[in-house]
Amino acid sequence: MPPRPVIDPPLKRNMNNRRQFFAGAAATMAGLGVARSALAALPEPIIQTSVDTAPPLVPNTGRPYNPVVTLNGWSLPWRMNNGVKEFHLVAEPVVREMSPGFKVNMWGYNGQSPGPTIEVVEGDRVRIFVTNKLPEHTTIHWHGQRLPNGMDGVGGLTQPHIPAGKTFVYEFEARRPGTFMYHPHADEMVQMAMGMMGFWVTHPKARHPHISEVDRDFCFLLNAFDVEPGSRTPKVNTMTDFNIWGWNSRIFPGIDTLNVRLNDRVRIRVGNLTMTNHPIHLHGHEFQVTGTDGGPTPTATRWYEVTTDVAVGQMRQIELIADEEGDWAFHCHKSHHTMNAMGHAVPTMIGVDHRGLVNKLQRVVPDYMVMGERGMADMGEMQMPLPDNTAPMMTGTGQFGPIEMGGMFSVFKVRKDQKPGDYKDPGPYPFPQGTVAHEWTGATPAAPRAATPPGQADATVVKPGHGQHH
Ligand SMILES: [Cu+2]
Repeated sequence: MPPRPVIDPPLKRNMNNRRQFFAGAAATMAGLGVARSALAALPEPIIQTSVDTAPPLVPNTGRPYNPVVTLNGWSLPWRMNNGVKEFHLVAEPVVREMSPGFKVNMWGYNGQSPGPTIEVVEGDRVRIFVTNKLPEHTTIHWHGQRLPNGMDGVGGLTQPHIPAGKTFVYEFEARRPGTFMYHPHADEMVQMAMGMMGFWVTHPKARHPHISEVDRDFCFLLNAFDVEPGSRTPKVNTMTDFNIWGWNSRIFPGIDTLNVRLNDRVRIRVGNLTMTNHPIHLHGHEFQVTGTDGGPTPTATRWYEVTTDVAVGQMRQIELIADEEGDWAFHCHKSHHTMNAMGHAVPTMIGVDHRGLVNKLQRVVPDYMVMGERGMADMGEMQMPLPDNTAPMMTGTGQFGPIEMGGMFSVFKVRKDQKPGDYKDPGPYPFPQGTVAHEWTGATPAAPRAATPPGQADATVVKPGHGQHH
């Protein structure tokens, strides 16, 4: 058997679990009529249950490439079989810890939602075994790929569904380099609401005029769930009213930071499998969109931005030189997407004076608290009793206090002493003395105001008979 790719220790540990687990599964499948010889031909499935960001999977079989790092995820090892890269995906129920103390029942692949990232090289012949351990049928659609029609994974249209308990095989050549995704094209509403999705990267086989070589290459999927506070299973019928906004099924402060070395060229690939668009915003730097769903963008079409919208079903890859040290916020710019589960029925209480009312209410409802009479910033500090298995609405603490963010938020950490290839969190940024905004304690200069020319009325006052004619 050809040598296996490098696998980090937690993966190895899980592989042993998986070996025992799959011995049981093999027996079950034999019971379902799958020949033992056929099972023996399957590459052993590899499971990963850690929610940590796995180190890049450096290839030691097949053609070389510069691997990606999947945020709070991992890349799936393969085996070479007569020049074909063979992967084994197992669709199955999983439990995903979305943030510390908050676990959700999902469906995913190989122990996780999202599934593992698949990395191949342009021109690779790829064979993917898909074993269905879900309670219902499924398929996998290889979103964005050029492939034979019958490998496109649309249940009913291009293939029969994969029944529960069965294994199907997909095979095609990875024809163009770029950023892709995979997800079921079967009972999609339920299966995607439950977390079934994964990332796919096809690396260029040689130097490509529109693909630069980067020092760090991150990827993650945008996803959304509707989990009733205190429950553990997403509601699958939700169309728009999601309350959990995640990156790779993690929410801030459960999302790992993106740690880079000063002056690194960094690529970040983002795919959107939610029901709405997400304007992804990076602080402190400008970036260019260097790739979309259709592949790398020609250099002449690129311009600088600090926010790029990733629409539903789209992929965007951005690139930048990380030339400003610091802890830079990186988040979706829809403010409700940087919040965790909240009651949408909460009224806006800004400006409402609750004095007196609270005392009266606390006599009958001892835990009653007033929310938001000065805005909602208090929520970041508030220690409210929460139902079990719920993420606080806004959490995460920085070196100066509560960050008042949840959901789709992380930190892009740029450090001059971060070692090449080191993805560890370097800790809070040591701000140089005198470079942090601080309280002003000197005399406050009078605020200059524009002089009002004599005879001209205050512009904010509309006199009767004026300003309504046109
Ligand atoms: Cu968003």
